[in-house]
Amino acid sequence: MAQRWPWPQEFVRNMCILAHVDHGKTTCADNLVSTNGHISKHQAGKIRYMDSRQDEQEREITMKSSSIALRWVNPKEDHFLVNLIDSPGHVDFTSEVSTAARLADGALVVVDVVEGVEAQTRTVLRQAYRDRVKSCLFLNKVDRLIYELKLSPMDIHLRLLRIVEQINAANQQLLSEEAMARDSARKSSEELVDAVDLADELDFEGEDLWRYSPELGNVAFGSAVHGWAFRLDTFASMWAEKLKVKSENLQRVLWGDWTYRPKDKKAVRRTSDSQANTIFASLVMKPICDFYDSIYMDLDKDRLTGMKKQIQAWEDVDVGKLSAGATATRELASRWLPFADCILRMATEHLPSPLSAAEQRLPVLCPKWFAPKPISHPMVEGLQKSDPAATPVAYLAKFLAADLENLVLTGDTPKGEQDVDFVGICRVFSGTLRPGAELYVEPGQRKLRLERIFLLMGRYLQEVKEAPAGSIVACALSGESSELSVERCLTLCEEPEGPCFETPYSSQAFAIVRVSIEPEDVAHLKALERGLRLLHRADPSVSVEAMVSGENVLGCCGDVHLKRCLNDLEKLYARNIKLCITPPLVAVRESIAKSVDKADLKAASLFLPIWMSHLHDASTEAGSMMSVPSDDDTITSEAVQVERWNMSPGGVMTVWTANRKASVRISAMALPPTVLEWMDRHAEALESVIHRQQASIELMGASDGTLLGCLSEVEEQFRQLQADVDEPSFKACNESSISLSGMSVDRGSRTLLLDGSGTWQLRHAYDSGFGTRRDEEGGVPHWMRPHLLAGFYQASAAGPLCEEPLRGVAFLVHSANGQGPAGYREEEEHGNVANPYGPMSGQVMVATKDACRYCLLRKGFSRISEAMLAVDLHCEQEMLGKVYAVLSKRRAKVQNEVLREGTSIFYVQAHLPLANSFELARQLRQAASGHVSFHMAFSHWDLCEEDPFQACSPEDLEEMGDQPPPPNTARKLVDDIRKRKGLPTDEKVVKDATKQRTVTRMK
Ligand SMILES: Nc1nc2c(ncn2[C@@H]2O[C@H](COP(=O)(O)OP(=O)(O)OP(=O)(O)O)[C@@H](O)[C@H]2O)c(=O)[nH]1
Ligand SMILES: [Mg+2]
Repeated sequence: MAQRWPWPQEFVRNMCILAHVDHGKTTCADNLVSTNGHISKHQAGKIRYMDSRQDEQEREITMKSSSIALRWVNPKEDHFLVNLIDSPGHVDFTSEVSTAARLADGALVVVDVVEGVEAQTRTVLRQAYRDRVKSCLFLNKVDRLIYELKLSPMDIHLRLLRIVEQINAANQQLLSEEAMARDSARKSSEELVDAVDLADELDFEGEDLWRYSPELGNVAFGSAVHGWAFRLDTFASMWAEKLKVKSENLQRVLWGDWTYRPKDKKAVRRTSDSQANTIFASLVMKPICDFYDSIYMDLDKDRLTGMKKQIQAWEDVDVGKLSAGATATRELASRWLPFADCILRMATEHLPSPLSAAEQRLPVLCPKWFAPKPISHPMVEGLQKSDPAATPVAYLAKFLAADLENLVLTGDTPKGEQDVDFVGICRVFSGTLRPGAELYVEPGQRKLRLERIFLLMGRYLQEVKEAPAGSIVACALSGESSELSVERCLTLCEEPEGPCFETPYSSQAFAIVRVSIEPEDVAHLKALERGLRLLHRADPSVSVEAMVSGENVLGCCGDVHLKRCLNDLEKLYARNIKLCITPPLVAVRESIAKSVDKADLKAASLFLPIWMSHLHDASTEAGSMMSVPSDDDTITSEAVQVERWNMSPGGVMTVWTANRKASVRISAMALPPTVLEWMDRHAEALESVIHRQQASIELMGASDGTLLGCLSEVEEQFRQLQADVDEPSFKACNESSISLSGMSVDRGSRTLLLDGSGTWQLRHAYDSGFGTRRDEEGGVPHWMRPHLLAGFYQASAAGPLCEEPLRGVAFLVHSANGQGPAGYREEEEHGNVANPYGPMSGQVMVATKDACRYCLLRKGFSRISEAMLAVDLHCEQEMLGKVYAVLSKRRAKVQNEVLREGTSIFYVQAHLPLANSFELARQLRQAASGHVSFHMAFSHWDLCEEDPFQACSPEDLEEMGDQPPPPNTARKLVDDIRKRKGLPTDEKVVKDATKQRTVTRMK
């Protein structure tokens, strides 16, 4: 390989394999790898070469993306280099799929024809579409339709037709979603066209590009495990010769609803009541079914000998020596319809080369430079042309642990005692990388030195001298910050002012399962922390937090992911350290109820749990109430100056700064579902606009693509939503003039800050004049706004119940005032050290944070949202009862239950709270003696109906007397999290005081 390196770009294909879990990606990859002699043909499909980790092999599931460079020569003698990237299908590893999609230009989407289009198939399609990765389709496991489901050739055709339709519908949905977004953007800019000229060329952008059609040749069928695959042209040319018809014509009617009339060699349209088989069924599936009949279960030598005459590739096969079974099936089928030839031909014909993909993909990868139009910069052209002679720009998508001495990726089994090294998988977008190059980490001034470059060959590394644009390579880097930096993907460029590519991983990925980790021996703490940082670097979807209590908390996307991370930590990154790991802790979100029963609202409006009771001056009695101001709207300053904060019966919280010179008045309400859904849908784009202050294509709308334009678009969309909402509390605020002034979508929070006076707009925070303009009448003073925002962000990140992010809460600022702000500012500027409370900015921030947090403690209104998983479960009919028994014990809500046609398998869809999902796999398998398979993925956050503080007030406790309190799931979750975080709870340590009396023993 090395002698031809570097490869001409038009003959390079960067292709990833995407699919739902277990649909056969790795098996497909095996077949392709075997063409290059890395594994033998007999082993292909069994060895799962790309699953190089031990745990992957043991559990038969791919856990990381891996890449291999393959050579292939097409019939025209063109030499291709295909960089093949296998990706995991399990939801826990979605971020690995993002990496794969980001590195590649094209994708092979694999669908299991027995299971059909599943949840994760849709997710990967969405990912490919979002990254503008063009794809081909492979319908795998056709063999199972033949010998397992025993379908007739006609039924097989119908089933394949339906799957192609389904998957096209899924793609179509993505297209129309985007078209709708574009349309609404046009509407908002009032450029709506009144008429469309039908004679004109209309721009149905991309519709054909994203359609799978066997006639076009971007769909293949086959069985990876038996090593065969075909496209329509394979059979069209085979039959054209025999029937003496034109191959192209035959190809056009081969897939559709046509039958063949041999006497006049015509294709006739099938009528709806026709019993005749389609051409596909009779000319394609029938021979394949016959083949399986004569070799898979029983051997039919005569029939095989007959077939042998027709199939050239079987010339040297001795039918007499064959015995029935999978091995012989594979041997013959892979000669007849060779898998790799079919798939690689499809890939090289239909997937773009790095050259042709660049223009489409750059606006998505680097919107700052390329969306909506490329900026003018000397480096733009080099990137668009993927020019090897331009300034080098590479994108480092992922770090992998490697052993550079032996040139292997370490996987999960380190060799020897040396420490882990990392190589970064890079995609070169322009220029040529050479060892010794000094590369800037964009954006910024930090530099890294490129030490060595490798081609990725599965788990092996092959050193090369250079990497031109369009290639995927592993790079060993050195430099001040190369060890232990926190970044996991970087844009590298030889110039300090280069482009900065967007991170593919959504920072919205949920670290929903968390454990806290500590070393058995405290002396190992440093080593553990280092290990956690290495793990954090190697795996983009891990989160590591240090708690106030000093614990290290590791967050993962699910049960399987957690196990892999712990395994990596013990074997690789924090070796020889004994670890104590707590049972998994789930994440929740804090929220607020829309409304509560009026009867619940007793005299007081604020309920303080016992752990906050220190806030009361003298009284420490659980649940005692704060004083209530006599009037909701007017605050007499003397009264308030005594009490730093209080809540009106209407739920408006007033908080004064510690020096009692400024105050904020804030109330909280639940966000209407439509607004919350809108925030969820655009979470990533909103996060980039609001928190990272980067423009986002999704929210660019009709604007000029600047950050301010995006912010106006956000405001506009919010106004439209606000106008449509018909919930009383939100409506009320919609009638008075209320403006959106802040938003938080960071780390899973979903909150809004609204300004009651309507003068404070979201975009003001990003204006250059923020904080220095003239104050409006009745509005929040400008100097206070940044501090209010900061306080709001802090409160959104950690709520009062258990320091978890808030979700679905809108905070309304009723008023904020400081007496003569100029006075304080002067005081501050002159560095008045006599002020014992610190700068005003900090005080306002704390006051706002407190106000927002206490709002959620309004009596009866506190709520939490639980993470719900969607469970898709398949099981045999007779096991259904047992499966239901397991599910119902775990508070699962069954949504749907259907019998899969043609089988006795039931398909159940349910929602299950994450907290109850641990060890589900084991329990289900035990209950159903293994006859069950299922797939779990995060689905949504569900607002619990229960008030965590119900029946906690002294009166309630009195009423209950001796009885144990009713079970309260919300409360239990809150308490569990508080305990794990080292926060105080109000659980009584002494449960039954009478038992603790010292009893004198009677002798
Ligand atoms: N009958 C049949 N089984 C297949 C075929 N292709 C794959 N399999 C089986 O399906 C199972 C899963 O295959 P893998 O290749 O590991 O699937 P995967 O998509 O890589 O799975 P993940 O990486 O875990 O998402 C294995 O037991 C394969 O033997 C096929 O064409 N026919
Ligand atoms: Mg796999």
